[in-house]
Amino acid sequence: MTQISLSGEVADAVNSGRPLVALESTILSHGLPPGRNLDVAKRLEETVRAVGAVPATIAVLDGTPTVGLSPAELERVCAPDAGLDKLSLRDLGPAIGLGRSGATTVASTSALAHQAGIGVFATGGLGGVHLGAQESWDVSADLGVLARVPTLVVCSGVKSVLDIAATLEVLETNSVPVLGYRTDDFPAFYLRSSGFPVPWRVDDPAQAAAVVAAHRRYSGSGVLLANPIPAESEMDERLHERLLTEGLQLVRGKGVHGKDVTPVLLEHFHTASEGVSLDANEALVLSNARLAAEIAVELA
Ligand code: PSU
Ligand code: MN
Repeated sequence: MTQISLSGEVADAVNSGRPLVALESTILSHGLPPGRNLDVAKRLEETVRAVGAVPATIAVLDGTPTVGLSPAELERVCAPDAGLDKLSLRDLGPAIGLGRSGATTVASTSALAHQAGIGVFATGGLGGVHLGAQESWDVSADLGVLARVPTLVVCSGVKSVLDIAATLEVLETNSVPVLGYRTDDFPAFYLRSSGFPVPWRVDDPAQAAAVVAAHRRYSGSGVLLANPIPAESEMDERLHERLLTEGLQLVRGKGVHGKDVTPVLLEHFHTASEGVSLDANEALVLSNARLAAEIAVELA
């Protein structure tokens, strides 16, 4: 059986109960362009370390789920010719069994982090219920995994390319607590508010840690902590509206389906906004990594 491979530093931290933060690789390989992705990957790890926690970026390399990528492995994942598949949880068995390499999503990163003994995970945006899911049935596996894996996922909400109201309903049905960080509104990735309220709010890392610790005594599900993009990096609402309309047209026109929808939309946002969306993306994911590390320190 293929074992999970933990880096020495990650294994030591897990064994000694030191704080750790898991980081995903799909955001690097499919969410950010080559060049920019490696820089962000390194800064994410530095941010986690600066708070006193150990970062563990996760991917599947040549059939081995790897928790805590080395600098060389991080470069491999971020390379322009990496050609990595996007692996959700359903894809882990096939990729591992067939000896393939791929980047992990929120769903598969959460599951691997939990197996490795890591309870806190920072990312950018969660997958959710797609617009038109009544017809397409396109609901991200991220939601189903949050329902049954006890990882704290720190993100900036979900993109407005998704059906946000339906996403919140599915989380409620699956008994996943959704917490707003210093906000009463569920954030929408590039925007600080989606217009939908969160059921609970926490105002500091200690409160978040207390909620997570209490939740874990009663439930096996995850917790979603929604941290809005820093105000100074929030995208202009009209620019956002334009990019969204264009992006959705592009996806429909090209007949893009399933797991390719998010990468195609992100690519449009990045090129059509001349990098504004990239700066926003970077700012929010760094902010989430910092907050996740602060909570991991509280939990440890
Ligand atoms: N949202 C983003 N950027 C991303 C993703 C989502 O803003 O890179 C990625 C994450 O890895 C997430 C995945 O877990 O897309 C969800 O994809 P799908 O909807 O195919 O499950
Ligand atoms: Mn999907």
